This record gives sequence, structure tokens and C-alpha cells, in this order.
Amino acid sequence: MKKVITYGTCDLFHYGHLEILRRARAMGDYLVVAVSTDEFNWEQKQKRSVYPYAHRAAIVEAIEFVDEVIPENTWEQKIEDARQHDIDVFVMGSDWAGTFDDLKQYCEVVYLPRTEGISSTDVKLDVKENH
Ligand code: C2G
Repeated sequence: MKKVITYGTCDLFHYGHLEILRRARAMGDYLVVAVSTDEFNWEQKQKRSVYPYAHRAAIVEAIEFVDEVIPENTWEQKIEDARQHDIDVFVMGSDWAGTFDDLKQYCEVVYLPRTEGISSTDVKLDVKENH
């Protein structure tokens, strides 16, 4: 079984999130998604998500082609995750290109083109200005 993993905040879940998860899953037979915890978002990314971790994780877990959801608590857990989950392919969007190349000694590392024209930040701005 070819196992794929990807990481994300997945706040205000949108089409760009769906598309990266769909393409990641298509690269193997089993998809693990590591969703960043509220603490990680604030402490490491200075981001406060609109939806709490429990909701973001539940939405991702409900997607039919997502097989497993785990919490992302630290930047450094990726190597351990790759080992523990016997990961074959690590996938991220192209905005992260090159960032996680250290994982290449543990698994294939693939950066896929971002879906243009959508982001959680864009959604927040759109709602604030137009709705
Ligand atoms: N993404 C995408 N197209 C978009 C928006 C996001 O392909 N229009 C991808 C990103 O490149 C990323 C994934 O969707 O691979 C999740 O994006 P975010 O939820 O914004 O997560 P991020 O803040 O990038 O956190 O350790 C890695 C981090 O947890 C990733």
C-alpha cells in the first residue's frame, strides 16, 4: 500500500484545500492529513484559525478520500510521522517548494501547484468586504 501524507491548517476549508488533498490521494492508496493544532498555529505561525482544531480535523476527516487525520503539533514531527506511518510520499503545495527537502531521505517529496485565486485569507477578506 502506497501511503501519502500532507500537512495543513485547513481553516475555512475551501477548494484549494480539496484540490491538494485530492491530488495527494491520487499519488497513492492511503492519505494521512496532519492538521495543525490551535497551539501550533499560534505559537509557530502566529495564526489564529477561525475554526478550532476539532472542527478543522472533523471536516478533513469527513472527506471520502482522506483515510486518517493526525494533529500537527510541531514543525519537526514530519520525519517521525514519515517513519511511524510508513509514508512513501510527502506532498505539499508549491508555496512550500524546497522547504521540506530534508524529508527526501525518508520518502518521496512532491510539491504540487497551488490552486490559484483562493486562500483562507482571501475568504476572510471577501466576507469582511462583500458580505
Ligand atoms: N493550498 C493550495 N492551494 C491553495 C491554498 C492552499 O494548494 N489555494 C495548499 C497549501 O500549499 C498547503 C495546503 O493547501 O499544502 C494547506 O494549506 P493551508 O491550510 O494554508 O496550510 P499552511 O498554512 O500552508 O500550513 O507544516 C506545514 C503547514 O502546516 C502548512
